[in-house]
Amino acid sequence: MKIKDIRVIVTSPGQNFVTVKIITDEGIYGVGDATLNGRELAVATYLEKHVVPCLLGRDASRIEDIWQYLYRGGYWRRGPVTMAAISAIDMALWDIKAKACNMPLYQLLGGASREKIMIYTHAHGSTIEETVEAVVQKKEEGFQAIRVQCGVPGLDRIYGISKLNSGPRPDGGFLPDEDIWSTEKYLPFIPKVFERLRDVLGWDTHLLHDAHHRLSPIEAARLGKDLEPYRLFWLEDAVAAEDQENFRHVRNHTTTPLAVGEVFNSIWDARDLIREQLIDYIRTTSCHAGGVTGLRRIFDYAAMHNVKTGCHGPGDVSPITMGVNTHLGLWVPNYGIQEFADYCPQVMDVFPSTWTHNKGFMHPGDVPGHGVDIDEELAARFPYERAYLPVNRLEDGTLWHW
Ligand code: CS2
Ligand code: MG
Repeated sequence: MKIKDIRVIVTSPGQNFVTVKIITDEGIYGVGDATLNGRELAVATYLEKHVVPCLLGRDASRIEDIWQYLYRGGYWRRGPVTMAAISAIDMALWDIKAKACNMPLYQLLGGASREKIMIYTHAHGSTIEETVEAVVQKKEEGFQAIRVQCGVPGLDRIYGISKLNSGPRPDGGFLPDEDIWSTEKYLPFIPKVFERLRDVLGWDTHLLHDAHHRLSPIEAARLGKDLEPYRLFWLEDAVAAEDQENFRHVRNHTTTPLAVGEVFNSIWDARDLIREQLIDYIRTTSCHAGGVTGLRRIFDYAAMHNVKTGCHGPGDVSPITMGVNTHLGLWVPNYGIQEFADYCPQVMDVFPSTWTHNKGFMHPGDVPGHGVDIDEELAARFPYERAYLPVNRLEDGTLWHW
């Protein structure tokens, strides 16, 4: 089965998504997600100009060889743009192989290890009481795991909350918004949020929190310690993730479970963290860390070191990623949890999907392939809209991690 054509489709049904569609000479096609929030066109161009011409005519069944060809063969390895491109090609090729075998992807991976996968949703508010209300509502909807962010008194915005699925930005989307951050205001406040939540909810709900890479190692260690009484499921992105050593400090000081990985692109970004058991959950996701091939490798390595999975699943990766992650989650022995931010109906119309969610759990569905498609005609009605993630500054103007 030869690769006959590859289309790179950019669409913005409320959020920009980059999709790869690989068509074979036997008529079977597969789709993959190459979305890199705020840098979408860099990946689309990389695919169109550098990847697609090298793949036309190749045997679509040689997934591993094509992965290595694009990774090792590119010489300039890794990085978010390259890896998003490789990820999308890989997902589309697995989709094709699973369709050709007439199996859902999870069967090709080795079959289901569980009946359904636990997901976590988001809840936030500008005050503690508003946050409690939002969390209680999610609990009533049936979610067993909830990521909680809360507005910090003295800071304008609830930090780290993306404004996704809200349609085009009112300012035309040309310059990144700028947020203001103060660790001094945040650090003593956040434990109060979780104290109140445990009073209201008791202990049968998994609570998660995302520090969005903003703390220094010793500040993160302090936060981890202060949160211990409230038994979080995890503290996410406690420190900047470039330096894996950072996590050793945090780890040495706290028993709060640690999660990281949404900005990682390969096993190399996470190798020391996993091997030395400095984290509890690895959050790499299929569209940024090498597709099915990349994640399978990271997850197997993590399993050897008692690290569980916790794939990134915000609204700014496409439903294709959500589908692929759900297949991986159903199979992987060391499953932890999957983030699920959900999509607006318009996004789901563009990406018809077989995955379903119900009362805090997901299932990928049982059709051959990964179960997510793209409606190209509909996608064409939503052209790319330039948009960025916000940037962040300290109160004195210093540029900070967003
Ligand atoms: C967040 C994301 O989902 C998460 O955990 O950290 O919303 C992240 O900010 C975005 O995906 C960035 O594009
Ligand atoms: Mg996060």
